[in-house]
Amino acid sequence: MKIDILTLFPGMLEGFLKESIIKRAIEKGHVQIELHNIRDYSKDPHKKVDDYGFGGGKGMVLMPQPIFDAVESLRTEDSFVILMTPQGKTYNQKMAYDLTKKKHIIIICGHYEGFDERIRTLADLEVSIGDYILTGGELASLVITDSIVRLLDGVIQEESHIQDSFHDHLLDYPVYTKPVDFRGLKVPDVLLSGHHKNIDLWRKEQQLKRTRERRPDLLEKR
Ligand code: 6GU
Repeated sequence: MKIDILTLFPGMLEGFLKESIIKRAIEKGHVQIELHNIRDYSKDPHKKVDDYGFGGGKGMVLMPQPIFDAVESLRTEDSFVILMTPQGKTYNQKMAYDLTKKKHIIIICGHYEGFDERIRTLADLEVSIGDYILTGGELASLVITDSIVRLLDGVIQEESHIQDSFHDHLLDYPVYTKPVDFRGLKVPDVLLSGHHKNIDLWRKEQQLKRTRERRPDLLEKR
């Protein structure tokens, strides 16, 4: 898979690609991720990318030209273009799974007060990561990139995402490591029993209990 991210602030995203699981996924060739500065595509002599909105109102609006040129230079028949905006479809694990099927994803990060409405015509999908406002789409683009890359074949052990929270509309069961007794807080006996059938049963019960207590809305979806 290839992911191209268009942003005015590539520096905000660089560190993310250089650490941990995403770094390893890139090194192993499971994904190729490129950052593109929208300003580099500006045809303005001063590399302007935004201007005042027609009709007045607050703030600057991203102009269509640099973003159209960037998308058109990167796009192929296999490309799927995502626009990050708080007005988009609220992201979830199902959307992450669906996006793992794409060969090439282009992500456009909005910034400032807004972007010219005509930019929307480039997008196959508009995505929001939740009901709150960020200063720009950069963090949101990393959220979706991270959630997609970790699902790609070979990136993490298969078993760990079969058991993911939300895979089955259930939250994960609790896990423990050493020591068995930490300041009087003990590891449940069943986990020390070596009885795998009982352990599986306990874990499933815990998943249901946790989900009922914390996210009853997920149980309704099951
Ligand atoms: Cl995609 N962008 C911005 N600016 N704010 C958001 C968002 C995106 N998703 C949630 N809040």
